[in-house]
Amino acid sequence: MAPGTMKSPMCLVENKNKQLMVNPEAICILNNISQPVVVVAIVGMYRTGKSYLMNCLAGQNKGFPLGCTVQSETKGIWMWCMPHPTKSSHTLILLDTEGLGDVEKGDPRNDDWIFALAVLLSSTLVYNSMSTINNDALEKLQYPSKIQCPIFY
Ligand SMILES: Nc1nc2c(ncn2[C@@H]2O[C@H](COP(=O)(O)OP(=O)(O)OP(=O)(O)O)[C@@H](O)[C@H]2O)c(=O)[nH]1
Ligand SMILES: [Mg+2]
Repeated sequence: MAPGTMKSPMCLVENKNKQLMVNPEAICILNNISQPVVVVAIVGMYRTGKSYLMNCLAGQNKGFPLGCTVQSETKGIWMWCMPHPTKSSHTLILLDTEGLGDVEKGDPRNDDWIFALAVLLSSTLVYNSMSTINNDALEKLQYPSKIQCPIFY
């Protein structure tokens, strides 16, 4: 198994008590990766199928936990490292993020931090939307669109 290959996802950034904290264990794994990386992060409103889509990208039917209630499931930022399926000698890092707009969270700054980290950490950003792109999404995406090319799903 190539260094950094993970059997299942791990929390990279914890979101506890409205504070973001990096998981040192995850940093250790990242430090061991010596190959070039492709980092795909997904962002979007909560409960819109982000984790499901990331499992599909991983080619697995399980991995990032899926919720089956109306409550937000993913907290913070989770990562999953694996050999890139098409680029040889590259590592694919999938980043699944906490959903935006959770009514129970109520602090938009926390959403902004998660969104900004996803933009900064990724080489490809997927904005997951269940319907048409709304004004809030466009406002958020104007910043990453200046530094990279977003893919709409
Ligand atoms: N019918 C259908 N269900 C889906 C689809 N994508 C996801 N789901 C289901 O919708 C529910 C929520 O999916 P998640 O992937 O957990 O959604 P999420 O955006 O990661 O949610 P948070 O982590 O709370 O932000 C799960 O029960 C999934 O199985 C889809 O394309 N079609
Ligand atoms: Mg999720």
